Amino acid sequence: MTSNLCVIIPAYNASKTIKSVVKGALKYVDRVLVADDGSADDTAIAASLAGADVIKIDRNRGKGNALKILFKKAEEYGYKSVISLDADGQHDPDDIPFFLNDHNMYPEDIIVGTRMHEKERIPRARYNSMHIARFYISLAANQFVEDTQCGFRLYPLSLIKKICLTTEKYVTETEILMKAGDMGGTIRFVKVKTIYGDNGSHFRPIMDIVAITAYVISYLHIKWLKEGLVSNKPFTYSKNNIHDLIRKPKIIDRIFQVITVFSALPASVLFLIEYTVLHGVINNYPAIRKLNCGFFKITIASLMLPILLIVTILEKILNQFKLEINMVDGFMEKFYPHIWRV
Ligand SMILES: Nc1nc2c(ncn2[C@@H]2O[C@H](COP(=O)(O)OP(=O)(O)OP(=O)(O)O)[C@@H](O)[C@H]2O)c(=O)[nH]1
Ligand SMILES: [Mg+2]
Repeated sequence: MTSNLCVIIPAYNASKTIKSVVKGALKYVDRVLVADDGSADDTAIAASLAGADVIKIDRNRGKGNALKILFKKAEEYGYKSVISLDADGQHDPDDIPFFLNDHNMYPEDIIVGTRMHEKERIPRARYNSMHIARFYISLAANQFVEDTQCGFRLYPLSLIKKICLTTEKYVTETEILMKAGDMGGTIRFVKVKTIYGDNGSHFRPIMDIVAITAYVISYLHIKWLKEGLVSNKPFTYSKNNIHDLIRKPKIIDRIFQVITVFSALPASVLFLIEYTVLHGVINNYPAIRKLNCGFFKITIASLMLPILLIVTILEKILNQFKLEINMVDGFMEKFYPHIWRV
């Protein structure tokens, strides 16, 4: 039992599963904090009966907001680190010891549960979107991020305090990984069980993926503008620098995200020119060079995104006609490979 670490659970309408998650976690830590995010069911009562400390949020404001509240509460209690778990039973608390083990060796690093080794257990559309996401999120985080979307993680609170969290809902967990990595932090991985049950998802496949994509693209724009024009600066994030300032007025943030999404393709060509031409003068884009990637691959990957969409639709249509052709997997391996696993 460890006393400088607690478990945090953002929960929304999870009365069916929260009890076993809390009880399972209490085998390994002495405190479990649950944020009940305006649930319409008995999540708060079930969590409390199972032994958790429950923080009630009046109305539903999403996972990101709940995580911010939980980080703050854990810090008030004096904890140095937290392990976050989903409330819907998709994470097995019996995997917690893997995190504790690595945390003892690397107390300053974020540790993320990965499910990518169990491809066949993840719904295909979900796996494919995670595969593409990690291509770009790894570029932002300056390192290969194996599973970018798993909510089973260990966060040192000292690291969280160095980050200003400006996003909401499901984007926040991506924001943490990118900023932590882009600040010089290391992200580690432990294999966890992949559980896809029927306990209801709140993840909206289109809206939430669009929100994550828009944030990642807009983040990379700032990062690459900075990295391209200065010499030897692989890390572009520090608290309250331009990455945060541009997002403080919500309206500016929204406009910036829309502009960067629509200008992403021409911009990636511009970055490629900057990468090629300026490199002889200054050692720019050191993070990308370290990843052994090269801007050419990135530009091609970005230009291929609309084609990937067409291939996916085509594959779906062919499958409707009982033609079991798999074009998407090969396409993804080719254009979004694990180039930085060096
Ligand atoms: N506090 C809070 N937590 C949420 C909210 N939505 C989801 N969560 C938490 O985030 C976890 C993951 O959300 P899900 O909707 O299951 O998303 P996911 O696991 O990424 O997606 P699936 O694999 O489709 O289940 C849930 O188990 C909850 O613990 C919310 O609105 N507020
Ligand atoms: Mg889930």
